[in-house]
Amino acid sequence: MTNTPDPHAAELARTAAAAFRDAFGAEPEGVWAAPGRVNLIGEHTDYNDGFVMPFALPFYAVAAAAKSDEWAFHSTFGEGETVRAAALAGPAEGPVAGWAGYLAGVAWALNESGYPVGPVRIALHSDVPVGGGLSSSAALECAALIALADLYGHEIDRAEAARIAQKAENEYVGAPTGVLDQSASLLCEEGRVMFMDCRDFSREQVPFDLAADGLTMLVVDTRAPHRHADGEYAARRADCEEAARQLGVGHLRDAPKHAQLDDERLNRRMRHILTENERVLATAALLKEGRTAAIGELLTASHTSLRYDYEVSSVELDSAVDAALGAGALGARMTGGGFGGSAIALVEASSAAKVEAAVVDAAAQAGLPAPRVFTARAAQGAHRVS
Ligand code: GAF
Repeated sequence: MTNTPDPHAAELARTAAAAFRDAFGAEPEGVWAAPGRVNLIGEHTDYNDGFVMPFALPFYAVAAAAKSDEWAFHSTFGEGETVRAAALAGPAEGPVAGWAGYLAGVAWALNESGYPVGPVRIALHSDVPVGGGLSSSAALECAALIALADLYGHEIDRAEAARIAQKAENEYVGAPTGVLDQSASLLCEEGRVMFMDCRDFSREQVPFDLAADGLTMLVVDTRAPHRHADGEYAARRADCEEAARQLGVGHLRDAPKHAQLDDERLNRRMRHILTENERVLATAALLKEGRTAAIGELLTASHTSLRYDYEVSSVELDSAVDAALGAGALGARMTGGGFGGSAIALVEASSAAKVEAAVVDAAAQAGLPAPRVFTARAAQGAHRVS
């Protein structure tokens, strides 16, 4: 992993350090940054013990922090408020709510996992778009986690750290997510897309230099509200668990290739997981052969599967994907949990402007919110900035 912090993270860190001084009248002991992510392919596979392929985006949550005799969390977003707690309550005693809950949750999960941490003051700043499906909450958790671990002298393997951040999200915040987002934030490397097996965290950092191949990856933040995201996400997990139970396997990753279930809905959920795992393997193979443009078809097939078999897309995501493909994108798909959030489109660099215009125009024609479109590059994973 590169040791030179991203200059953009360094700039965000200066803002976080200034916020720390304003809020607490003291200097932070350090500043730590953790990025948001795009998942190139491998969606909803993480909690089925399957394969994922994220890369880190150059958007970061940054935590300026110092040990203290009180728990105090300040943020530059929302009302810019400071949340204070004399002691850290566990999930059963009424957890800290809102954005501060991600920080308190990580402290709680570290303590529960055998890495004792004491009170801290943290000032948070972030430019990961909130609600964009780009892992803004995992970025907060991971920035806080590496800050707390450093301040209290714990060297934690990054894969274990991802599990601890996931524990915070699942048991403290109460969102039943897999481990994709925390792994991406903590383990991704600059200029690489990370192939990871969620069963055992085995992984491979695959070179991912789109510009060298004359390609560009557009990210389309649809700015659509996440509708029913929590309830529907939990329902998909429950479907997968039920399908695995009926097949007598621990996870759908192990379902036999031609398995059939009586329930038509469960059958479609299973088909998505099995075909998506195959698409991740095929994508990794093509990238390793240097055939990057050829992954486009796999991205589009992933979207079709998420749209019809897994039913987690939305009008806004479908509009962005269809418009991008109509304007000549090599492939396009929703990324992340779905029900709103962001889509990605792999395009020839020369047609990026045309595809962007088509996506924006399609949203306007359909009366949808104006999407925010930007070009992605594979950035650094979580790191200490100063
Ligand atoms: C969300 C979850 F947080 C991840 O764990 C993953 O399941 C993803 O949706 C879908 O691939 O981002």
